[in-house]
Amino acid sequence: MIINSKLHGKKCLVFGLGKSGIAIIQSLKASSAIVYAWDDNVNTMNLPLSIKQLLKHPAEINWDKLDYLVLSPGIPLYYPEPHYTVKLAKISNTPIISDIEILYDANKQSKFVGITGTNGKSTTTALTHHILHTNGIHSQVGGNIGTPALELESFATQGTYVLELSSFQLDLLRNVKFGIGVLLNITKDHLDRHGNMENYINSKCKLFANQTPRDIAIISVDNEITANIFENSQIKSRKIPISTNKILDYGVSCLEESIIFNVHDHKGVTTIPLMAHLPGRHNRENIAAAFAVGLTYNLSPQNIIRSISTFSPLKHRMEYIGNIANVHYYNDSKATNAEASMAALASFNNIFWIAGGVAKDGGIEALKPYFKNIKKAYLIGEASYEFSNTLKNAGVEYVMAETLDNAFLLAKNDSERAKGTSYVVLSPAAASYDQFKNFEDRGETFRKIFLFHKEIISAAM
Ligand code: UMA
Ligand code: ADP
Repeated sequence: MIINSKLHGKKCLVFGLGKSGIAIIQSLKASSAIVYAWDDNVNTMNLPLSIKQLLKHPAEINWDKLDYLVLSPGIPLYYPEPHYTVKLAKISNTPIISDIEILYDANKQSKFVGITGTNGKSTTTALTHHILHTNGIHSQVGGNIGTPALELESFATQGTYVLELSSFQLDLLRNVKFGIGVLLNITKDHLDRHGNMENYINSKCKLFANQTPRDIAIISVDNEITANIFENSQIKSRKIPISTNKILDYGVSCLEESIIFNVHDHKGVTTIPLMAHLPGRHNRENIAAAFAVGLTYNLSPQNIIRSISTFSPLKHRMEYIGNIANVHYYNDSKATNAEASMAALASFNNIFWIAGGVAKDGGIEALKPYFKNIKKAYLIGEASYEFSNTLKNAGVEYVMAETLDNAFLLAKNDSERAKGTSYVVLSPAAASYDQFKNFEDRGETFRKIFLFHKEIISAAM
């Protein structure tokens, strides 16, 4: 529980009662703030009495007497249009803050490592925390990865908060200073919430906004947009470039078999053991970033590598779930945009690809260079028609499967008849909310269907 004594007696409206909002309320109450709460869906929510007692419609609040509007990341700040509470806050000059701001303000003696990018944030965040933790550094992990900032604890003396940050969370920040900021990559995403690409890039750059020359910015130079940020931006901190395809004079290069590094006083080459649990170029980007953070903590390269090799990969990210009749099944449900699915489609040939859901801007056009690895595609959800057009034009065989159940069965039958090693990969390149609660629900459904078929086969043997 985080207690921020500066909020004692302050009147706060907490808007949004999802994960973040509930943790914000607990923390504000523990800090003796005066708390009001509301959510646009309050009438359909099953809230505990302790939260119900705090409900007050924003229209009934005297905004001139309100000290803070505390927003959850899902509440639109700018696009498609500012939420009505954001407009009320502007009119009354009420500061808008968030959970991460409250955590920071209460724990300035600790170090904050902020990790962002369009893809790879969760993996890099979890890996960085694992490296620090297994090397005896007090660290906690949270943010967009799933544990709200205010569910974390204060350190007895000092420690490190490793936070995954979405562009929505970055937009809400005011004074937070990251001792280390990591920017992995930027490709088109979330434009509904940012209006255009320039705004999205600017949101990501807020990670570095309050940094000073004593702080560190770790930035991938493989991606055109982040390479430009590295070269041109107004970042005041010490910049460390990372790459997966070139040997950098200064920075960290994570190549196929070795990491070449030159950061501050650390210079050398270290071979990397086979990282079957973190396959692909994209994971080398995540490894390079986490490795660079480890070096800034003066950890030895050998100890960092040892920690990376004991890391348990996160679920739903190219997660190997097993094989049936010599066909390998991968769950990459977290791939909610085309760039994330590139990682999956680049990993194998002979792919029986299950894709679809709610398409992002640009659909699967960006995946064309990887279509050669697809034997057949099985399309589900709203995006099916749009995706089928792209596949048809590129001469890729596909079927409109509608549901994940159907897609699985069709892919299973086809892949078992195919020659060579085959892979059934759920990597949707689309959001999940037309047919599922979220990407976890979609991935778990895939796993259940897999286990059901696996059991049928085992029972028959
Ligand atoms: N709400 C309104 N009005 C609105 C929009 C939402 O009242 O206009 C209410 C909803 O009714 C709901 C609540 O707000 O009750 C949900 O708040 P939220 O969307 O901020 O969700 P939380 O449950 O607080 O989860 C958030 C992050 N969600 C989003 O940014 C959308 C979680 O990231 C994060 O793990 C969690 O805080 C803890 O930090 C999820 C996510 O999808 C995984 N993130 C996006 C992504 O990764 O692409 C950015
Ligand atoms: P995020 O938290 O940014 O969504 P994850 O680590 O959860 O990132 O991975 C999400 C998806 O992106 C997975 O499908 C994974 O295979 C892919 N991915 C992971 N790291 C990268 C990267 N550095 N570049 C591109 N894609 C990646």
